[in-house]
Amino acid sequence: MVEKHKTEWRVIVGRATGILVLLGGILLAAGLCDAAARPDNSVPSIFDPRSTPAESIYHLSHFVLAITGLIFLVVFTLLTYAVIKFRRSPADNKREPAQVYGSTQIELAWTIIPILIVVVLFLATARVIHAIQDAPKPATALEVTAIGHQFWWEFRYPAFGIVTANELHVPVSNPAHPTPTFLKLLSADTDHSFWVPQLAGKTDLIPNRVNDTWIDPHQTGMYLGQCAQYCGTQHAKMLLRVSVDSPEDFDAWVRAQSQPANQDPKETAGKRVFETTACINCHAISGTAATGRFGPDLTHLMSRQTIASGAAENTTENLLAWIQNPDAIKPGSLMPAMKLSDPDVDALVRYLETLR
Ligand code: HEC
Ligand SMILES: [Cu+2]
Repeated sequence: MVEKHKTEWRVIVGRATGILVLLGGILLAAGLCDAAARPDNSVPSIFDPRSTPAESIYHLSHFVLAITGLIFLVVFTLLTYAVIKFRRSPADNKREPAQVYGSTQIELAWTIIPILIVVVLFLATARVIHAIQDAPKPATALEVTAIGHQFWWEFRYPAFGIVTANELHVPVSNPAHPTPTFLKLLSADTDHSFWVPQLAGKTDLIPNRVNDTWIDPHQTGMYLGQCAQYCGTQHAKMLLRVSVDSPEDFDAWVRAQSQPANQDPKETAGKRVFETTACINCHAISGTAATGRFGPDLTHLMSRQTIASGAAENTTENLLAWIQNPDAIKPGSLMPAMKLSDPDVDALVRYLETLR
């Protein structure tokens, strides 16, 4: 009988070790992913905040994780203890164990303790929501209107008269002289959600409603995000790029964007194609007949690193491919293939490439 007990113990210890190794592996993998996300920001990590709202959420998540982790440990320990201690043994003689009914003390304990835990979590969360949503707007704040479209982002800077798409430029915010960016979020069609994990939590863009969010990035660089609310076929290719610039770079960017489109007299052929096809119904180029608002403003197309909301790099080949057949890059995008002749497309792309 003693022998049998020993083998049973070995099985239990073996399984417990297996589970621990598995858990350790998962934690290690998560840790490696987190570390790998750090150097270049190419994988936006909620564990690497660079702006006040994202930091508040990050600290709250630590608090919630600590409490839920503790609950997990207590429950798991008690469970393991009960499973091992009260497992079937030959001494049981197939007798039914003692049955216990109703204990006011225990019932009260497991009702009141969870209620207290939930109240603490609720209060901590409410505090963070209030601190983020009701943050006062300093006079130095930059105001930007972000409009969600299927499947791209429009950004307007009312103070500068700038309209651009998909790549938001904001100044870095120094805690001593904060220059946060306050975003007014609108939608042109359906629900979208603005989410740049390192800068702030998600906020939805809802038709006929004005939502707000704000960011105050402490470090220059490119921050990636994503539409976080399913909005149609190309929702997954509705990426966000936020370029956080030094004050000088930001001023230079604003100056360049405030200029009318570059009119290169050498590229009149492409310009004529643009102005005589449906392009102008959907796209605007300042200083030309093109005033469409359905698609991205192309006045300074070449100042952007990507096209089609981050779906492709802004290169000559990709522009050609895009204009010939947008579906090749972004199936289901709301720009039609215009069926233009190859020379016309070539001329168009040469013209678009003058739009700096
Ligand atoms: C029916 C409206 C419509 C017409 C017509 C149209 N486009 Fe577009 N275009 C769009 C939309 C919508 C997008 C954004 C697609 C996306 O990212 O999902 C777009 C995106 C683009 C882009 C990428 C811009 C960026 O910054 O991402 C370029 C370049 C472009 N169009 C050029 C053209 C040219 C050139 C023509 C004419 C041959 C044209 N478009 C005709 C609606 C249109
Ligand atoms: Cu969307």
